[in-house]
Amino acid sequence: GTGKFFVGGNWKCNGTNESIEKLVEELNSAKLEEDVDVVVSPPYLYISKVIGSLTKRIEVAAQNSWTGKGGAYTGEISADQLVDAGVKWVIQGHSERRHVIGETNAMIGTKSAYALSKGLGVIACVGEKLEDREADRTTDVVFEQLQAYADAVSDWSNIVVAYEPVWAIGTGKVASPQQAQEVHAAIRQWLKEKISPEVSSKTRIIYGGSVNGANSAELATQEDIDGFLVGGAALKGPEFATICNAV
Ligand code: G2H
Repeated sequence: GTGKFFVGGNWKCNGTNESIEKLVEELNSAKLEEDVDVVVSPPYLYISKVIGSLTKRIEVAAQNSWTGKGGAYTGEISADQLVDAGVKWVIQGHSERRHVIGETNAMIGTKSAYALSKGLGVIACVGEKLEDREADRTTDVVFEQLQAYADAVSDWSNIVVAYEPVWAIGTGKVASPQQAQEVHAAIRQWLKEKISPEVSSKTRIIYGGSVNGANSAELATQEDIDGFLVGGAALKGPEFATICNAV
């Protein structure tokens, strides 16, 4: 792997005051290895509550942010507001935002660049749909998504790339360690050729899609898997801790 192991818990649109209090308690009492960066991503509504009660050992990410500074954009949250609330990271380009909400590559690039300009770290998601994989277009799609980030940002030092094959998300069908490694290696090579050898060797490339406490250890042995972005299994504190400690 490259750099420090990085595990993000993406809570998506899940939780209540009660369930989130319980999860924060579980996370606060979890024993986490030292050599792993741990980040959790609550829904916007609960971010301040989580930051106020969660151990400082774990940083907080938002699941999205607006393309620029605030103003008359009903329903949006700006990166400036996230920084003001103590948020350190933002997930961009998650497949649910691409394919359910309809965000474009260009929009995701703009959001990422603005978030970086405000000092947030960006978890930049990419990933192919099943139909892309079956048509042998996996790397075409992933490289196009990467290029959209590259067109918008110039500094990659605060970016973590998350490879999340859409067919593996929330389906229980995790990519095999070999399938994931193959794409991670292709991403590493793309970064080397299109950005720089330094960015390629320093950027963490994490895997997401049905990661759980039982499959994380084997995935973590792969050379180019530098951590995980975890959805369903991040809603259970002890299981999420097991995944963090797969480093
Ligand atoms: C992929 C992942 C978290 P899950 O979206 O980003 O979710 O682990 O539930 O597949």
